[in-house]
This record gives sequence, C-alpha cells and structure tokens, in this order.
Amino acid sequence: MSSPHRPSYSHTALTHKRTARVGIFLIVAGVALYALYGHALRTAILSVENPFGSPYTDDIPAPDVDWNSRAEQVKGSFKHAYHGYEKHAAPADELKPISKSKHNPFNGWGVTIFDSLDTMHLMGLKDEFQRALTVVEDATFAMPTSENLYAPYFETVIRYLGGLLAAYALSGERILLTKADELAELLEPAFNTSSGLPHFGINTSTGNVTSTIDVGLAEVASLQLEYSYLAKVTGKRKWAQRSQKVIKTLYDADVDLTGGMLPTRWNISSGRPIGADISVGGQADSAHEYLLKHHLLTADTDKESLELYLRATTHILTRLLYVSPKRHLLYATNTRRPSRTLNDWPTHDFEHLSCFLPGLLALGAHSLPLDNLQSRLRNLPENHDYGRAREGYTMLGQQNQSLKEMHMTAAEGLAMTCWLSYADQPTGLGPEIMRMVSLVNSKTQAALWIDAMAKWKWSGKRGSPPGTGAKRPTLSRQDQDYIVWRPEYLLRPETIESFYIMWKVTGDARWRQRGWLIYQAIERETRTDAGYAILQSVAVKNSLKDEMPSFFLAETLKYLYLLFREDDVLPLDKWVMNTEGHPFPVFTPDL
Ligand code: DMJ
Repeated sequence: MSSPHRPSYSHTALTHKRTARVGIFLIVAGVALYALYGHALRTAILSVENPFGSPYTDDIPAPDVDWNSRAEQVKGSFKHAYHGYEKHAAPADELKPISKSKHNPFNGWGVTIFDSLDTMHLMGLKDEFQRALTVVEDATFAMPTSENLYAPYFETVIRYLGGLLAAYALSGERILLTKADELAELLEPAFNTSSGLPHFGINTSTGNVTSTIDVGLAEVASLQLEYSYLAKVTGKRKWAQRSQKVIKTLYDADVDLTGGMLPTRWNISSGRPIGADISVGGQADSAHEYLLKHHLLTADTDKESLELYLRATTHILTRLLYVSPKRHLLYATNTRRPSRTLNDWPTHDFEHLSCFLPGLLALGAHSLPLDNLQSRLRNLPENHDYGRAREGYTMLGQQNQSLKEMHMTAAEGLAMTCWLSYADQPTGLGPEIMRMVSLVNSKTQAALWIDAMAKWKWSGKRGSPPGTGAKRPTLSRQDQDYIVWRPEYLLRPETIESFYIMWKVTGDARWRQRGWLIYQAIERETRTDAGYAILQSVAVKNSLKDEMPSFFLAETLKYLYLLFREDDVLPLDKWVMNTEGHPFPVFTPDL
C-alpha cells in the first residue's frame, strides 16, 4: 500500500516527465529569447536605473571658457594614448590598453602609426611625427604572416592610404607620397573586375584577391577621395581613372527599386546592386559620405557624385527619417526589402555609425547651392526618374521651407538624438545601436518625419519643427523612447564628427559644450594606465574591454581637438576629410 503522503512511483515519474518537459521548454524559450534580445536583456539586467546620477546638468558653456586650454587637454589625451601604443605595441597595429599588449587586425603594418600621422602634425607633436616617419620609411606593405592572408581593401585605403596622403598634404614630406603611391600599386589587383568596383581583400605579397562577389557598398565605393587626390599629387592618370570608373558604375546602375539611393550590397562583377536593402550606417555609410565629399574635394567639378548625393538625401529625408512617438526624437532607420514585390520594412535601428549623417547634411547645406541647383547640375533633381526619386523631391519642395532649411533642420534633429544617446546613459557614452520604440499603442507611434513636417506646417508651425528643439536627457529607460540594442561603446568618432561640423556651420556653442561633456566621459570611463579602452556596455561602469581602435586617434581625438581650437585650422571650403578623418585639400582635377 502506498503511503497517502507519498505520491506513487508512476505519479512521481509523470511529474518528473512534466517537469522535465517544462524545463526543456523554458530552456529552449530562454535560448531563443536570449538570441533575439540578448544585448538588450544584458543591458537591462546589468544596468540599475540612475545608479550614478546623470552626468549632465548643462550643455550651455560658461561665457569665459578657455577653449584652447580644452584643446590642449585633448592633445594630452592623444599623447597618453599614442605613447602607450609606442611603449607596449608598436610597430604592431593596435594597443591592447588593459593587458598592455598588442594585436594585428589590419595587416600588421602598424595601422595606429599611419592613422595618427596627421593628428600628430595638427597637434604639433613633432618628435612623435618624426619617430612615425621612420616606420613609414621602412614599410614594405608585405603580408607578414599566413594569418593576415588578405588586406581588407576598404580599411587599407581609408586608414593607411588616407593617413599617408593627409600627412603628406599637411607636411609636404615626400616619403609619405612615395609610400602612398607604392601602396596603391600593391593594391592594384583589387581592380581586376569588369565593373571597376574593387575586390574585398588583396594579398599584397602574392596579388591574390578574395573570391567574394557580393560586397558591401561602403567597401566598394569609399576610395574616390584618396585616388583622385593621389592622381593630383603624383600626376598619374590611372589613379583618377580608378575613381572615375567607380563613380560611373554607381551612376549608371539601375536603382529604381531604391528610389535612386544606392542600396547596401553590390555585385562587383556586374556592377549591379543586389537586393534593395538600404542603410545609412554599417556597410554603407562612407559611400553616401563620399558622394558629397568627392564633389567638394574636386572643387565642385564632379557632377555625377553630386547628383547621386541629392538622390540619396532626398530618399533619406522623405523615406528614412522618423520621429519617435513620445520624446519626438529624430532618427534615421535602415530598411529591408525581402523581395521586389514587398514594401520596404524599416528596422527602426539607429546606429552610432549613422551619427555621421547630421554632420554630412550640415556640410552639404553649408557648401551647396541647394536652392539654386541649376547653377551646378544639368540633370536637375526634379527631372529625375529613379522610381520614387522625383516624387520625393516634389515632397521636399512642398514643405514651404527651402531645401537648405530642410537639410539643416534634419541635421539639427539627428545630431540632437546622437547627443541624447550619450547624455541618457549612466556612463555618458553612447551605444553602438539604439532600437527606437516605434509603436506604443495604435495612437502613439513613430511618424515619418516628412509627414510630421507637413502636419506641423498645416497646423501653423507652432514650436520647433518636428524632431528638433531642446530635449532633456533622461536615465529612465521607460522615457527614453528606445532600447539600447547593442550596448558597446567602441570609442567611435561619428557623434563628435557631427558636432564639429554643426559647430562650424551654425556657430552654436552648445555643440562644443556637448563635445566637452563627452570628452570628460571618455576620460572618466575609458582611460587606462596605457591608453583608452572600449566599453562592453554604456550602462555598466568599468565594463572595459581590451581594445583601442586606431580610429580613436585618427578621428575621435582629432575632431575633439579641432572642435575646441579657437582658430580655423582646416576651413570647410578648403579641406575635405576622408571617412577616417584624414584631411585633403580641395583641388581642381586636371587628369
Ligand atoms: C572608421 O574606420 C571610419 O569612420 C569608417 O567609415 C566607419 N568606421 C570607423 C569609425 O567608427
């Protein structure tokens, strides 16, 4: 007889089975949920709401701020980072700032040195610059080990070639140009494609190239500045032809499906786009940037790139900008289009990488005759017929604001969201990706910015345009209107880069002060004995990770330094920065 207090064996077995099934279900569900929401979950668990108090009280600078002394402090930070690299890692690529060791993610040729050359020159660090030149003199650009089978073409161009050329432009040191030309020769196998779009990677020792045919837009279309300038200073026509062929391939491509904007994936054999996904961030960012910048660098002579830029920005302003439901944050989404017949699907992700966009829009609004394009273009935007491009342009024209104002309004709103992405965090540093909350309930949802602008106009233009105006930072996750989707802070430059241009274009000192607050957060949260380290999470104090990317010295610290310096070292109408923050002087092409 079984005891009344003890369940029978079979009952126990059944209960165990059920418990096991429930357990397995919970584990599977847990794994699935973690895979889907892992980053956000980690942030939510690890962060305690407002554990450190808001780091920001005021973004209006005191009238007596000594900006030059702030620039000097940034120079001190650069020295700390570079000396740490020299001591523990040189001549390898990058410093590991916690373990005080080194690693070689970019061919092992000393990328931190090449990427830092022009920043050192601008900061007047003569000894460091001379020491770096000795490494440049010895460079052979051979692949050092079998681990580094291929030099990634894009990274090699923007960091090494761009770094050499900008340092040459600033210093006139001939060896820098000689080495730039040598490197470009070694990269030549990349252009062994009928489209003129480069291969993803090259082995500079053997001439072998990667076999991938499907390559990201940024990787195939971010070389025009470097090659056109190289042609100018060497007098070699073939470098100009490399750049021109890429522009022609992009210009001739059928981009009806994406409203005239360049999609994210490209077939380097046919020179045609693959699919119709669009991004202003990862995989695409610098290609959009080079459309405007190549037009400006070539003293406004490259009309095709300008036309492509107008198509891209028209699509961005009318289809990719949204205003969040509660806090009215302006953001730029990426879109996916799974097949020709389906509609674009907005991801509502706003990436740190996309925070270059406000600066780009402001630079365009400042430099282009946006409301008098006849003076510059034969094929005017209103005559375009790339799917919805003409429709988009008409929509912009109906806003009762000049095109210049529209571009500047968008720039201001986007830069504000990029700023809040920093100011809202306990560390004061911005995450890699925010996923914007697009739907609260049927009445409260994100709106296309262009629709919100039209509504604002018809209701009498009360208050500031949608997505702009003063907004207070908040540490309350509920009020933020976004989820921190990827919580890392990678010492990236884009937000500071945009503040620099916003400051130059608007003269509004709040952009400088916001830059100062971010600089203080970098010092407080990321500094180590040997340099500066990226963070695993912007919500977690001391979540340092052992990496110091070279773009921190090439861009983040350079833009901070330039933002604070009182004199105009690189006037916007005379110098154009490549996507790695390397400045080239404006010139008229003769090749
Ligand atoms: C840099 O290498 C360049 O700015 C590039 O265009 C994007 N990624 C990094 C910085 O975030």
